[in-house]
Parts: sequence; C-alpha cells; structure tokens
Amino acid sequence: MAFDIDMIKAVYGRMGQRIEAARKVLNKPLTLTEKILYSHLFDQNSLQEFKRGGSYVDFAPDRVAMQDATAQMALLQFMQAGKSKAAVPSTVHADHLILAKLGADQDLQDSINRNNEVFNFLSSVSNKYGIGFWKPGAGIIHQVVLENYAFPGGMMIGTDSHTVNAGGLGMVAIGVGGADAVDVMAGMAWELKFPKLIGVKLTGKLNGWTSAKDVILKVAGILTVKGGTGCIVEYFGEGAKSLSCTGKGTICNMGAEIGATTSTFGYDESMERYLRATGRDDVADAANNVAKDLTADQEVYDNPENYFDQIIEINLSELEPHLNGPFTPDRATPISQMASEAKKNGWPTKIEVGLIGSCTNSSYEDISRAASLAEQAVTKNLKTKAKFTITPGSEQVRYTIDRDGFIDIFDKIGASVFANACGPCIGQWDRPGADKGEKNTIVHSFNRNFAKRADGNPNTYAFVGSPELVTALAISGDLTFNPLKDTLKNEDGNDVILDPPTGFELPPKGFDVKDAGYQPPAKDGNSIEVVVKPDSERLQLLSPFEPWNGGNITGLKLLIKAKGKCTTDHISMAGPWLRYRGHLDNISNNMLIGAVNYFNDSTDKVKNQLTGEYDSVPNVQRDYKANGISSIVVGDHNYGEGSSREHAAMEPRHLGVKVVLVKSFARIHETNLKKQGMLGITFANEADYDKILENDTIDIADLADFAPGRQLTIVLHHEDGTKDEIKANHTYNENQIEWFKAGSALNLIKQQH
Ligand code: MIC
Ligand code: SF4
Repeated sequence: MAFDIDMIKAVYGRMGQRIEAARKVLNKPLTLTEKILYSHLFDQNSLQEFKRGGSYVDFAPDRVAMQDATAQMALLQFMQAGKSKAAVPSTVHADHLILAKLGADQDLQDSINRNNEVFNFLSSVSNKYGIGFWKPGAGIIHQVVLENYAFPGGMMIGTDSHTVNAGGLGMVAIGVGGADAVDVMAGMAWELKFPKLIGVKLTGKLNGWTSAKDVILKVAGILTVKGGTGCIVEYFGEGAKSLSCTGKGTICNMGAEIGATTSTFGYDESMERYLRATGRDDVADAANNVAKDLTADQEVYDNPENYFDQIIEINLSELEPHLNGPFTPDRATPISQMASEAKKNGWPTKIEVGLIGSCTNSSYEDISRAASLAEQAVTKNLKTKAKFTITPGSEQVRYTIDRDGFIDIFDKIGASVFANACGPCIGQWDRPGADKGEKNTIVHSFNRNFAKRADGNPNTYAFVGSPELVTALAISGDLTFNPLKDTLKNEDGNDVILDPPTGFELPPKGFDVKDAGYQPPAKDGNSIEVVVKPDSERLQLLSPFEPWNGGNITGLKLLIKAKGKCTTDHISMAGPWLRYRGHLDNISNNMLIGAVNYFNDSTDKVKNQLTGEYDSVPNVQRDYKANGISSIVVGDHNYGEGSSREHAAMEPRHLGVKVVLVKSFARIHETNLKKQGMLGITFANEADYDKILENDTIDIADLADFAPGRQLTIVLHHEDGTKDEIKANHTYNENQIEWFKAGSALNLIKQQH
C-alpha cells in the first residue's frame, strides 16, 4: 500500500468538483497546471480568476519533503512555531551530507560517524513531530519521493530546488526555503505568485543515442537559466506520452536550471506503469478513476497557443544528444558541434572523470542504458580512458541494479559505486588532487555545473549530459568524441563503434530492496526530547531577528558589488560548508565568499570602508557588525540562482546586511530574503548598477513609506562628496511587508499564535 493513500484519495475525491468550479469562473478549457493549482487553493471561497504573473495566491500543498542539509534550518524554525505535529504528511531525507570518497559502504559509515549529531537531531525531531525519516543510505530525496510519495495531480513543496522532479509523476512540486515549509507544516497557507505557463509540445519519439535528458538540455539552451522564472512548464504531445515516467522526472528535475517554478506532465500510461512497478496499484487505480482531471482539457492540447503564455516545440525524432557547459547549465552544445566549440573556446578535451547518477538521472532505465555501453566496452575490448563513477538515487534502485548484474558490468570498466546520496553533485566528493586547481574536464549526468560545484576546483570544466553520453565519453576519454559517427581504437588496434544504448524502462523482474531505510515517526511524539548541545559546532538554536524600527535605513556601507553570475553556491557554498547548515553563526563564515567583486575581479576580497584594507567578505561584514554599521549587497541578473538554501538569505541577515539590490532575482532566493526579513529590491533602471561605487554609503530614503507597488528611492553618497539618486522596484505585497516589519515571517507566526 502506498504511503498516505487516504490523503491521496481525499485529494481525488474533491478534485473534480473544484476543477468544475474553476472552469466556470475562468470560462475556458484548463491546462493541467491550472487544474492542480485551482484545486489546491487554501480557501476555496477565494476562488476567482488569478492573474498569471501578477496575483499572489494562498495554496494548500498536500505534502512537504526536506533533505538533511536544508531540513536542519527548516526544523529549527518549525520547532519555534509552537506546533506539536506537522499538519500535512512530511518527510526528511538524509542524503546531502554523505561524502563520496572510497566507495559506498565505507563512505556511508564514515559519513554516519561524522554527522552523527545532525542525523540524530533530524531523526528525533522527525520522530517527535510526526515526520517520516529516511535514513542515510536510503537515497536522494527526489528519487525516494518519486518512488514512494509523488502522485498525479498532487501538490507538494520541498526544501530543495529539485523537488520539481515529482512533475515526472504529474505533480505540481515546488522547491522552497525552509521558512515556506514551516508555513505548510504549521497548517498555514503557502503563498505563491500565480505562475505564467509555458507549454512544451513534444512530437516524434526518442531514438538511438538521444535520451530524456537531452530534452531539458535543449530547453535550457532555448530558455537560459532565467527564462523559466515565474513560470510553470507543462509538457504535452505524443512525444511526451512516449517518454518513460522517470524520463519525465529527469526533464522536470533539471527544469530548476531554467529558473522555472516547476514543470509537469499529464497523467498517462507511463505513469501508471511506474506506479504499479513501485508497489502503488492503489494510487494507479485511484488515478485511473479521475484520469481526466489529471491532464489538461483536450482543447488546450489542440490549440495550445490560446492557453499558454509561450510555446516551445521539440521534435524528439530529430533531437540530438547535447552537452551543456562549462560553468552554466544552459550553454547547450549538440554533440556534433562539440569538437569545434571545444577548440574555439580552449576547453580541455581530455576527460578525467565521467559521473553518472544523482537525483535526476539514476533510474533503472538510465542505469541499464549506461550499462549496455559499459558492456560493449568490455566485449569490444575497449579500455575505458576516464575514471567512471555511479551514484544510485535510492537503495531500491541500487539493490535492483545490483541484483540484475549492472554493477558487475560497471565493475569491469573499473567504476566506483558511491553511496545512494548526492555526493559529487554537491561538492561532497573528496576528489584526489582537486586541491591542486589544475585545469581539467569532467562530464556528468547531474543538474548543475557552476564553478567549484563538484570538487571545489575552480578550473574543473564540468559538462552535463545524459548518462548514456557520459558513459560513452568516459570510455573514449575525449570530449570531442561523437559516438553517433566516430570510431574508437580498441586494445587490439581495431577501429570499433559503440552501438546505440539499449535498456529497460522498468526492471523486467520488478524492483526489490531489503531495507529501504525508512523510519516511521512515533504515534505520539510529545515525550520525545530534542537535544541541541549549547556548545555544538554543528547545531545552534535560532534567536529571532530584530524587527524593523519603521524608519528609513541610512548609512549602509557597500559590502560587495557582485559581478556576473552569483548563484546560491557563490553566496553560501556547499561542499565542506554543508557541515554547518544547522549552525547559523558558523556557516555565516562562508557568506558570499564565491562572489566576484566587481572592483577587483577577485573572490572573497572586498574593501573594509572603516579601515581601507581588503579582507574576506565575512570578516569585513563582521567588522561592520561589531561597529554597529549595516550594509548593502549589490548584484547582477538572476541573483541567487540555483539552490533553495535559505542560508543564502539568513547569513547576510544574521551578519547585519540590510538590503540586497540587484538587476533581477531567482524566485526561491527572493522569497527567502523576504521571509527572513531582508529588503530584496531591484534596480528600476538596470544601468544604475554602474553608478554604485566601491566606497559608497547608501540610504533607502523613503522606506518609512514602504508599500506594495511603490518604488523606493536610493541615495548613493560617493566618496568625492557627490550624490546619485536612483529608484528601486520591489515585489512585496501587504503580507510580505508584515514579515519585513516583524523582522521575519517566523516572528510573525510567533506573534500570531
Ligand atoms: C543543490 O542541488 O544545489 C542542492 C544542494 O540540492 C540544493 C539544496 C541545498 O543547498 O541544500 C538545492 O538545489 O536546493
Ligand atoms: Fe542532490 Fe545534486 Fe540532486 Fe541537489 S541536484 S538534490 S545535490 S543529487
């Protein structure tokens, strides 16, 4: 039986009626996204036509998922909300904190030893508050959610940007910061600006070397890292139906890389097959009964241009395998052009390591197709030139691929199998020699390839591709190898080709697992005590942030004017810093250390205006704080792209930054700033970014009149005594201004209860 089947049945029980009501009000056929959103309003009496890209709407998601690296902060906040139990089914997954070094068993044990305090904390808080806990080794949050919890037509939020993976099973699943999770677990409304809708029509059918990953690599090339901001992407068409459910999951998963709020697919036979294969006949049967509610109305698919704000069409039959990178996931190169691109740009073409797996690409299908290539390498007597690693997404996948002999095949090409966890995808990779900083190339099937992300080396050029392509490239050891037409020399000196990969959508003998790694919560958690040691370096109870005093903010020192890409990895780096995710003061020592200072092109080197000396960003900020001075951070486009980690908002808040002024924000980060009581605003005129000078002191001159839709005036006092006055926009609504006034959304919850 599926988890929480009663909740799922209740959702289906009310969906039809709610969709009918919405169809009447909107007076038009509905997309799947609209059906899900309108049937998940927090208050059905508030039903009205919401303005896409305009109205803030209160929703009631069906469930919450959290992973270890973000759950610590989410749960530290939830513990302050005064509730005895999570209001909706919720889970915590221990996956990000596991370091990949030697191989699965040893690494898992070492990580459990190293993170014992944190895992115990997460397990006991989960136990206390009715939250399911997936132990270290159980798998990566999104894979475990897809296998156990996702259901067509449902709505969930998760404290990880790749929560969107569950769109592969027809959900609207959205990545958020921990403070948002607290709202839902506290039984309150969860607010989202009603998204715009992008329709992606897939025609044709994948064949040969092309895989579902190539769909999203192509979409990322078209839309870029910010093209999906504020949008939900709905995939449809014959091509969509022909994809496996896990392939759909891959596409939705990496939709985070175009900034999309989420992506989804209508319910179809591939989803039914997946539900049944993962032991959820009950969900499949229930979904079949309401199937028409779980996909858009036919008129929408017949004339999509009338119902979506933007349409993209991709013919799967003609789609070429892609590699995206380096340093950004939207730089898309079809494999046939890689050789010339690499030459033109001076990318190192020798591949050192190929890594497959992660939350987005470790399905049975992915692994079986990659294994078919590894097998060819063996039978065709090819020597695998690059190192090769596999991180399975869950224990269920790992157990099943092991049973079916794939691990043995990978062994034969010298592969290392890492634990079922994030590992190298999030800098939890103890890669030998990475500290030397040598220029080198790796290829992987993960989502992100920002500088330093996988191994901490800024000179690692990482390219993202399908697991099949990554395997072929690892065998060849050459970035310019195009398996569609090139040959390889084998150990006998013969030229051989790799035949296109083959595999299985689902395991022919079914999935199996001995111990999936799940710990159910106590029935009554009241007596469970959660201990946080006062001298812990890993965990720290939170103290409330100061409320706003109602006045203008004056005398802000410019802390840093960040140049170019400034993702959450630049603002609050992962890798070794993950160990401090539950300790706000300690993790604040990584604040903005990856951001490039506009004035000297260096990272972690900014001017302390009090001393005139250059120092690390956290040091300068701590000095300002010690002197009672607040500061401002200035940034470029899509500031805060990437992760959902709210530490990127809490650290500056904790250290006394008051304002973040940028050209544009990524959605989750903007919300995180608002939730934590920061002022996150954008240049009304982007060119004003150039007016900000290194020694500026800055005032927000009319903050006392802070109101929705009202611009703010910013005065820049330059060192030479001159002044500039510029305007800033913001997107705060009434409610969000209340968070700002209270000092944080959590302070407001506490005031109200
Ligand atoms: C990521 O892929 O960047 C992460 C690590 O999963 C993050 C979450 C985190 O920073 O803990 C994400 O995507 O939200
Ligand atoms: Fe983990 Fe990487 Fe997936 Fe993030 S993208 S959840 S770090 S595997």
